Order: sequence, then C-alpha cells, then structure tokens
Amino acid sequence: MRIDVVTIFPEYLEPLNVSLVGKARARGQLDVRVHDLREWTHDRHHTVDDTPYGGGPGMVMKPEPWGEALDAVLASGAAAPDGTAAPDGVADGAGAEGGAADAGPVLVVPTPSGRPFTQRLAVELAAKPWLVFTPARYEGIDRRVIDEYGDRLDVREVSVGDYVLAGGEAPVLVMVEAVARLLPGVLGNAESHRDDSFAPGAMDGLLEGPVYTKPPEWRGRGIPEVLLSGHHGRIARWRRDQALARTSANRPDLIEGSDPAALDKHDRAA
Ligand code: 6GU
Repeated sequence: MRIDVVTIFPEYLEPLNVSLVGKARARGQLDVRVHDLREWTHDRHHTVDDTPYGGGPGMVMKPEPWGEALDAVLASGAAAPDGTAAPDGVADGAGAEGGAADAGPVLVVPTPSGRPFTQRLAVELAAKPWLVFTPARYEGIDRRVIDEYGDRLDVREVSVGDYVLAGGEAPVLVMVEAVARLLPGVLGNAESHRDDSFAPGAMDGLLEGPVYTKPPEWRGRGIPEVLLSGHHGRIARWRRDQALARTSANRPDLIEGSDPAALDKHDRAA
C-alpha cells in the first residue's frame, strides 16, 4: 500500500518511522511519503492560510497550495502507485459512494466535522492500494478543494472522535496505524485480529477482556483460576463473560446497538 500525507508539519509524522508502521515501511509493505504543503506556495512567506469569507475567528487554508500539492502527488502515482500490486477487491468499489472513480486513490480528509473513523472504515481502507491524507490546521481547508477532488476521487471526510484537536496530523497517525496493522503480513500473527475489540466475528464486536501473563503471583494478586485450568471451553466462556461485562460497563451503546441474535443463552445468564 502507498500512503501520501500532505502537511505543513512534516516532522509531526516522524512517528511513522517507529514500531509497527516503521517496520512495515522498512520491509517494503508500506510506502509512506510525507510532503510539505509549503513547497507548493510561491510567495516569500510560504503563506498557506487567509481570513475567512463572511468573517469569523481563525484562518482558513488557501485552496491554491492544496490544489498544486494534490495534483503533483496524484500525478506521481497516476499509473500504478509504486508498483505495489493492488490487493484483490481493490477495484470493485465495495463501500465507495459511487460516482467518483472506485479504483483510484482514496483522499482521506481529517476533520472533526467528518464521519466517525471506525474499525469498519479501517478495514475498508486497508483494502485500497493508495491513500492520500490531507491533515489541516486552522479552521480547515477552503471547501472548494474538497469539492474539486470529490468530483474525481473517492473522498472521505473523517473524524477520530468527538473532541477538537489543533490539527489533523495526530488523527493521521491514528488512522495510518489502524490501517497498517490490518495489511497482510504486517502483524506477526494473523490471528491477532480475530479478537480485536470492535472486530466482527469471534467476539461479536465486544470489547476485549483482561489479559494476564507471568508471574503467577504479583503483589499478592493471582491469576483467575480458570485460565490455569487448561479447559478450553471454560476459558472461552470466561473470556466472553468478561468481554460482555466490560462492554456493558464501558460501552453500553455497543450492546444496545448489537443484534440480539448475537447473544447466546449463556450470555443472557451472565
Ligand atoms: Cl480528524 N481533526 C481535528 N482537528 N480534530 C478532530 C479530528 C480531526 N477528529 C476529532 N477531532
């Protein structure tokens, strides 16, 4: 997968050199290119913002640098991004809004006004060959930029939560990590995804329960007996009960929104 990020703070994306994403890049599983938006300004002060039409507080990012930057980035991969083979299903347009090109790059626009970034969206984006992120500062980007590329590309305005950050760079770190760990071969163990909180399947979208490792006693605290029993059926039942308890305590909305058929009679008893 190829990922481009256009930002006025390239150094903010340095963590993409570390840990899981850094290793995926070093292995060639991920081609991440970070670009400085100011390279596409032409004035002495490299101006990227201006006052909003209609008045109001703050500044708005000017359309011209974004247009030039995105044209250049998109042209640089127009044929086949980086030679990396597109995973199966990439060109099928599954989940795309329709209309704009389904097979090309996905433009991900971080904004607190966007649709929620969820595990479902991470899975969808992980199947694409090329993502372009446009983290903004100030009050956001001149709307015409989003409209312009929306006519040609699959554009997603995405928020990472119900709070306001100073810019979209931290959300890009969040989204890239969530996507990268889903790419084939990036996590050591493909099974690691199966019980992820929010993953459909074994845990039916419940939150993961507690985990333990050695030593068997720490500061007078032991390990739940069932985990030492070697009884796989009882362990699975216990883990599910823990997941249900944690989900109803921390995220009752996930249970209210779930399919009652996903609960078995043991769940109801718990
Ligand atoms: Cl994507 N950007 C900003 N600036 N704030 C946010 C956000 C994004 N998601 C939640 N808050």
